Amino acid sequence: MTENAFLDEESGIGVMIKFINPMVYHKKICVVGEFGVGKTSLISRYVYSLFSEKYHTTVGVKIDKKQCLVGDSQVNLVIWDLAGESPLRTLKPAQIRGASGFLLVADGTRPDTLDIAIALQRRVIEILGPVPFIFLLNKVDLAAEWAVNRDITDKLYQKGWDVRLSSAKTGQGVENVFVDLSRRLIQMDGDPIVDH
Ligand SMILES: Nc1nc2c(ncn2[C@@H]2O[C@H](COP(=O)(O)OP(=O)(O)OP(=O)(O)O)[C@@H](O)[C@H]2O)c(=O)[nH]1
Ligand SMILES: [Mg+2]
Repeated sequence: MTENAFLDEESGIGVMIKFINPMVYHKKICVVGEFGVGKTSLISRYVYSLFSEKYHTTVGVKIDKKQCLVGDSQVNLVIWDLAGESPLRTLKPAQIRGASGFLLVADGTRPDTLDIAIALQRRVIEILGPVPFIFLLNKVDLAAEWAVNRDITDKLYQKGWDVRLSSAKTGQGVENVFVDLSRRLIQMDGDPIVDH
């Protein structure tokens, strides 16, 4: 916090103004999940407020940046969108390392993508240690076509997983998940990098 004093020349009254400088944090997060679950679409919705029905699979990795406000703090997110095809086989530890947390995504219309997400969570935690993550069941706008087994999601809740429903198409749940993950990342952080 900095303080500045001003003198109002007409009234002769001095005014003390306190400026609250936001804390600025820099965080890498990864978005992982089976191909086609909507990882790129969730990021496009959050970063650019855009959605497309067209499917262009991500090759390699795509990196986006976004400033996320959490209360008085600013979190400069660097978001790594990882290629989804056979992620259990192709996941590259070098791409995951350095991440402070991650989003794990499954597609409610494809129950097999939940099993893959559960296995992926273990792999990512092996690489990063017990960092915060949020599990997204995406495409909730198609909930009428969902075939998700409630037993699986109930077990995940019981294990303490933060499970959310989202839609990159309508935007439901998208902003919140990035803000909530960012909040958890900075809560874990003792000493922020402060840029003034
Ligand atoms: N209805 C609906 N379609 C979605 C949603 N999210 C993504 N899609 C569609 O699902 C398809 C795949 O989306 P992507 O975002 O490319 O999926 P991805 O996980 O990045 O796929 P890979 O890069 O191949 O791993 C596209 O046709 C999107 O339009 C959603 O929430 N609702
Ligand atoms: Mg993609």
